[in-house]
Amino acid sequence: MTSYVESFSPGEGRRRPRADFHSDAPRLSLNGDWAFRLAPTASGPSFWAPEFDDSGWDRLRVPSHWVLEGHDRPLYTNTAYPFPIDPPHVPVENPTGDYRRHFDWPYSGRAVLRFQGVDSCAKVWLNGTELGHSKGSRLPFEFDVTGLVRPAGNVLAVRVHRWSSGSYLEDQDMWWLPGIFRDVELLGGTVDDLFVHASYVDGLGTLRVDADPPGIVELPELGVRVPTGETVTVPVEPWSAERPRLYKGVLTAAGERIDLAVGFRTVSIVDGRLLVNGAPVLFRGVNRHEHDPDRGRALDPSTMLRDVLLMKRHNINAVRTSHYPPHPEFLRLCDEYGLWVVDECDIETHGFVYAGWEGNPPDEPAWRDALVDRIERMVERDKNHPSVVVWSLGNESGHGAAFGEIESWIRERDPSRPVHYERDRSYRHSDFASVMYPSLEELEAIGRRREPTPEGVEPDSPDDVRRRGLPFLLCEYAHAMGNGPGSLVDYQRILEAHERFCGAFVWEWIDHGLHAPDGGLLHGGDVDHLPNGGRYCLDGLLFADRTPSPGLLEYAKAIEPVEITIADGRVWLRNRYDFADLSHLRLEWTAGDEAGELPTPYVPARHAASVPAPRGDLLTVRAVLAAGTAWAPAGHVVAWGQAPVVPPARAFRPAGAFRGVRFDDGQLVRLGDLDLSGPVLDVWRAPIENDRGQGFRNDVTRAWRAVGLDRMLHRVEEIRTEDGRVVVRGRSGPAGQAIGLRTEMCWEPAGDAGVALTLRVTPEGVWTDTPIGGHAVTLPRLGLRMGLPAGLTRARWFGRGPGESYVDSQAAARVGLFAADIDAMQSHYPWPQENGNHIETRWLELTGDGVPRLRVEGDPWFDFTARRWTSEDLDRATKPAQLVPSDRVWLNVDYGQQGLGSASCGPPLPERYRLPIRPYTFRVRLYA
Ligand code: IPT
Repeated sequence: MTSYVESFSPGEGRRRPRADFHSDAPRLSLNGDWAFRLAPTASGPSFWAPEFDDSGWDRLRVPSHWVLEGHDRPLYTNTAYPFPIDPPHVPVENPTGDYRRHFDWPYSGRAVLRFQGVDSCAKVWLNGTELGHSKGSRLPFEFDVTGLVRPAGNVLAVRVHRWSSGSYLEDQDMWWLPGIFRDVELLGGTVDDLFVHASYVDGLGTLRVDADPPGIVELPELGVRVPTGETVTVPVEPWSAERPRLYKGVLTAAGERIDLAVGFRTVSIVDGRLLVNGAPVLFRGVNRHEHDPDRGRALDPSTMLRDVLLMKRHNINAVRTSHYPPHPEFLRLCDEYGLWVVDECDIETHGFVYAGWEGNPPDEPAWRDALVDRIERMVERDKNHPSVVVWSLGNESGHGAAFGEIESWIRERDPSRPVHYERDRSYRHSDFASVMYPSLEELEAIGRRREPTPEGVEPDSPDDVRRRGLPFLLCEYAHAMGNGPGSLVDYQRILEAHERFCGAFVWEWIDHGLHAPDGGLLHGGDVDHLPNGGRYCLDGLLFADRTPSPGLLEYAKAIEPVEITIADGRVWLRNRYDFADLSHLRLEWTAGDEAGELPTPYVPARHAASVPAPRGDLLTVRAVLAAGTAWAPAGHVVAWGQAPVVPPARAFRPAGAFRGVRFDDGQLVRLGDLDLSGPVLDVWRAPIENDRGQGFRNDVTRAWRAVGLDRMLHRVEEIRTEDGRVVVRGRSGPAGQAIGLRTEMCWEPAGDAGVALTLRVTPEGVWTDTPIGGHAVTLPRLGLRMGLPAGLTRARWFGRGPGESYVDSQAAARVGLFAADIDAMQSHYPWPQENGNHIETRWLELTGDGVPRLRVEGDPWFDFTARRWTSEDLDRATKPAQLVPSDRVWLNVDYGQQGLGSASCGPPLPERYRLPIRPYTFRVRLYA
């Protein structure tokens, strides 16, 4: 009786897939409160008879995932299946939810029952009659219930299995969240399907709408009134993500009126470049999973809109719907607000990697129908969206003959869109070459079409030659796990330098943390189940509650649509739009206290121009929206540039003797009235996720910890007073090791209650030959740490801000005068780690009520972080709640810190962003 759960069949009794559309036909939402019971296995007792008594059952809202509503628990795995690889079978332990709901349907005519998404397999009964079953969690399925549905007193019963054969095709890196998690609806109407073909060439749009049954198409704005099946060509404005011009209209067929929102656009690949409407495009994209910390993938429309607005406001112009078709409403929003979409099918068989890809479904004929079924359901549902410009066959599913079949199916059904599939290195079934997470050097080679031939492909074979000729789509890069990613600007520069690139998608949009009952956030490792993917689900540009992380701000800057540079008395504007000129932008400038506006020159897409620059200090030019748009108000900053700010070379001459300064045992303990625990050499930072690499790859923390950089001990060797200076010589080294860092701190008087400090660091012993993980040891940080009174609450500084910055993530931070509360300068990563650094700080003041201030001046500049806990506390903590303010403010004034990189899934940090073991000299001045 439960054999359907494990059969290869994608479903039974369902209607054939069709477009998702809104019409004036009767529609009844069956969302809401359902009766629910959960059983431990698939073969629970019968419950579908209308008269069955469910009064003892629980209630459950639909749509939802039962594991987030107090039944059983969510599980997270990255690549591994949470059940044995024994296809198509699943364990007897198969939590199964039974759902019941009563409803009336006071309409006559055809009636269709639609489920927009059920995870992972549902069997459905209406009024005791079995309708069929379906698999394919993130895709709709429908049953024709005409004649079965009654005007009143209907009983719908649904049995949902957590695991099914379909689960083998759904091994995406995300939480396993069973349940009816998208809308359930009953639809009247007679129109079965419609297919809008709307192309654009040189000012003319060509439209043909095919519909079953046929009808009349009206687009009043264009004066179009034509029967379906007939082609018209009229002058139109094209649709693009930059200017999402939609023509609203109706299709009237068999008395039903269907909303049309037609966007005219043509996608093509010409000479190895992706073109839309004849022009090259560059996707500045993100990979978006559907996620909400309370509701999982059961997103409401306001959350979808929030995603779209956040993307638009951060200059993102494209979405890869990793790794399944999203709720159809999201695509409607993409049409309306303007986002290019790579619509990805709900296919991933990643876990077969643990079987050496033996039995991988795309390579097994038995799975063919299930795979083709998913592609059909995606393409049929989403075919009318102008925003969808590429079909993606799926993610991380190895290769196999099925990809050839599904590719042919798409070519036949919708030749208007190119097809993407990354993992088959022959790229035979893809119109794009594609890889994930290349290094900068690899990407550069790809741009030049000089990448090495992939393994398994014969050099200069037809596949090899064809691949080199293809446009390149970077479907994942810049792993946004924890603090990072770094190098976004570096990547963008390469992506814009080569015609082959059509764009890139950061991994990923949002952290998949789930709210825990105690108010904290859960990641996979917090659920007691093996295997689990640990924290790997926390890798988004948004925190789980949709607060932008510093990484999102950096990305917005890296991809801003106008590059503004100021040089030689001119403001240069490089228009990075693919279609728009800059006439929708106003150019505002500030310089010190002065402000003004510049004329916006005419700059066509992908061209540059300049205007004379105003004079003044700290000249900053901002391109802002001249008028409000659907996604942001007038004045919203889309891009900015700043004249290079050269730090003033301030000659410092030590003057006189120390005044108001006390040293104790070689440490500075008092400056004016300020008590401090003197600066000590600090080389440690609480590792960020990217320091830990991926598995054993690129884990620099192993080397750091192996040599003991996390537990340096300090010795003062000599304190000497010479020529009015205090020179403290010492040595810092880890327990059990002969290596060390010799330090010399040379203190000189700098006026009343002021000191100038020169730190010299010289490594000692053999550092570089560490056998640990193949990594030469580098320093996480190099600088000085001091403990200050807890009464200091506020920071003011001149340097980069207002947000945090690192050597490889600094574009979003401009140079200026900033102020912030120390407590507000922390980024609360769900897994605590280094954060809140500020590079290129010229000076810093910490102040608080009733406490003497501290002023730090750079020579010329320094990095700083200020927080109420130490790096060791940060390192130890596994949850933000464990970070409790100590009785001090811990201030780091540093020469520098290692960059962020993206090594949690990606290449190692480029050498130029590391601090090698070598001698360093660093100068600062401290004043009370
Ligand atoms: C890549 C996956 O496609 C994506 O789903 C996610 O898991 C990402 O990695 C890491 O967070 S696959 C990887 C083998 C490059």
